[in-house]
Amino acid sequence: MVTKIQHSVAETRRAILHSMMRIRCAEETIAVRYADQKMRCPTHLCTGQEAVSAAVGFALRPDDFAVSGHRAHGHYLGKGGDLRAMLAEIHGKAAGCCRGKGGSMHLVDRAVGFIGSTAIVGGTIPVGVGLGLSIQLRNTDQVSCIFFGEGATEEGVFYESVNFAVLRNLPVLFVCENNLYSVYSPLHVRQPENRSLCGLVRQMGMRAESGDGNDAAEVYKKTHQAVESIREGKGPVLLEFATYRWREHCGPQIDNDLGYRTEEESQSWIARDPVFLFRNALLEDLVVDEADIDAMTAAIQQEVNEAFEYAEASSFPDSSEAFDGLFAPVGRTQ
Ligand SMILES: Cc1ncc(C[n+]2csc(CCOP(=O)(O)OP(=O)(O)O)c2C)c(N)n1
Ligand SMILES: [Mg+2]
Repeated sequence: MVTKIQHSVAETRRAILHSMMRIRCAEETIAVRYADQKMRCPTHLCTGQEAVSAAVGFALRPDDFAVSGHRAHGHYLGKGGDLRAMLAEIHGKAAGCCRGKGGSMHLVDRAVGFIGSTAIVGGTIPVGVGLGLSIQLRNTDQVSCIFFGEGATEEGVFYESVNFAVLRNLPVLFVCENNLYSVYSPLHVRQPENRSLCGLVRQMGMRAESGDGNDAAEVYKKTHQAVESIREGKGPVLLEFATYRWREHCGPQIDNDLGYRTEEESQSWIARDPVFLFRNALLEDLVVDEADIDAMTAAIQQEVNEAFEYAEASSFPDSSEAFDGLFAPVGRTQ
């Protein structure tokens, strides 16, 4: 007999798989269509890293906040973001979540608590901490989640932000996706050997844990526990998840031929495809069957194709809007 609790666990797992498959399909369809030259902004795809986006996104509530960086598509979609608004944004269209002015790296959508992503590495970390302070001042039980890559931990602002979050016991979840590279630079040219990020922030007074970022069940479990404890007022947590981007740093290609990482290393991560692993786990546990997977795959591809059609058919913003929404007035030519 399936109990209510078992049913809800199964539904959660199914929803996380659906979210991962949707992110994968969106990213891979962007990769295929990028050469059409209709998407003209730099685009950092997260193929291979979907487990973190989907499972963390699912562990958060719609009214929680999230911020991200340049590789933000998965974080936005996982948080409940609007696929059509994201694709319209990447196409520079007025129907985009930033009215076509932001592009791939600047996704903001207050309707789903996605308060922003920026191209400045580490730039949204203090913003996420500030959101945590706003939650504390308003005395709600929301959580502010900050997504960043391991490269951002090499920025001074990361340590200032960790310090302030600890000092003020803020409701902030730091989620580091350690994919081993910052553009073409591997970890060993950037950080001393055997540095432990969790060890560093623990020394600063923050609770921290690392995990397998290609295992959606583990990501969900660790994130869910962390989020619950943050809601109880126990203060900030850092989670570091090991994962790997399959495609080039920026753009749709595979660039292992450049020599900054080996084909062997890449293949070893692809063999641990997070979507495939989670799908197999759900098949094994009879949460889904092959027919469900086929139906989900077809429905998601159709949704993505329709979102592309919507984005392509939408209008560019009118030039009269060029200076709307700016923080500072810009000198206009008469
Ligand atoms: C302050 C700043 N320094 C450098 C860059 C150039 N840059 C863009 S993305 C990136 C890599 C960041 O690596 P990581 O944080 O690990 O994220 P990943 O690309 O691996 O997801 C760098 C160095 C930048 N955008 N901003
Ligand atoms: Mg990285």
